[in-house]
Amino acid sequence: MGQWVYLNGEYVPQEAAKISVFDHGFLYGDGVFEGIRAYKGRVFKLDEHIERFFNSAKAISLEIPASPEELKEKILEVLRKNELQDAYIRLIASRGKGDLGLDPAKCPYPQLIIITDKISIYPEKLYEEGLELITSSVRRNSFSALDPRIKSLNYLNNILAKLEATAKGVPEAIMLNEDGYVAECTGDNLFIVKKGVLITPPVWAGILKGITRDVVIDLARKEKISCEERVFTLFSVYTSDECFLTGTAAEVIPVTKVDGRVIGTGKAGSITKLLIKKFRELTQKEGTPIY
Ligand code: PXG
Repeated sequence: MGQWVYLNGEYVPQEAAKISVFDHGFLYGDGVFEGIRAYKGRVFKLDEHIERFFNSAKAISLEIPASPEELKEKILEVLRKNELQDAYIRLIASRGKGDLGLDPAKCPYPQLIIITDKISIYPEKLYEEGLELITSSVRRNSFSALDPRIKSLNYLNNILAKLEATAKGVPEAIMLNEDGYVAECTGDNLFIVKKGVLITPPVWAGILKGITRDVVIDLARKEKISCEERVFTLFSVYTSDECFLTGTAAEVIPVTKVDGRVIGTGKAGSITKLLIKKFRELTQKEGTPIY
């Protein structure tokens, strides 16, 4: 049998977990989500993900039909029902069923869904050799259109950038903001290292405030690596000594080629390797116990 899914107060088998075609999450991308991970029976940074989920919902005036504490308990319950230790958790809140018009006021029942699954991990050799990236012609959403801090069900611009990357035979793409500064990748934040200093775009450059990003900034400071949040252009990426991405799925993963330019030595750099090691150590020992 497949996994149990939490759907509006009930635990249903995954084949029976269905949403109406009139749900505005489906019709208009009107909703929010989170991607969370569990390692060895503990959920990593659960409070931070729940806080971001509630903030995303607040920003689109969507009421989550549970308190943060209740939601936390429900997530742990789904993991227990599915007997998972290492897992990927997808949390979704959609506006719910309405009519074919845009008006959210016609959707009285927001939908709350928790899906858990086994985690698929990138091949270990990529953590040594690194990824190749291209820069997408698709810009990251501007604040004036849709604030990138909202983790909404509207990922079409990121998907367009991802399509561009895969069409060029690489797994990820750098997205610039409207002013042409580096923002982030389609589902990961980006860091560079220059002369021993770690640099990443600030939140106001138009990025998702990644939870892995925050963890990596903390880890770097603990290791006495100075870290700056400031804007930069592709020039800084091409001429960096090291480059890596951070995200719940990818964790910390090196980048060794961007738009055909080899980054640093063409292999994962020493600061990147140290942060990968420290990040892995942390995920193995910290987190909210499931059992
Ligand atoms: N930027 C964007 C645009 C994201 O969607 C991140 C950065 C990294 O944030 P966290 O908090 O995870 O460190 C994300 C999150 C996937 C997948 O399957 C990844 C995300 C969202 C949905 C799916 O790789 N990334």
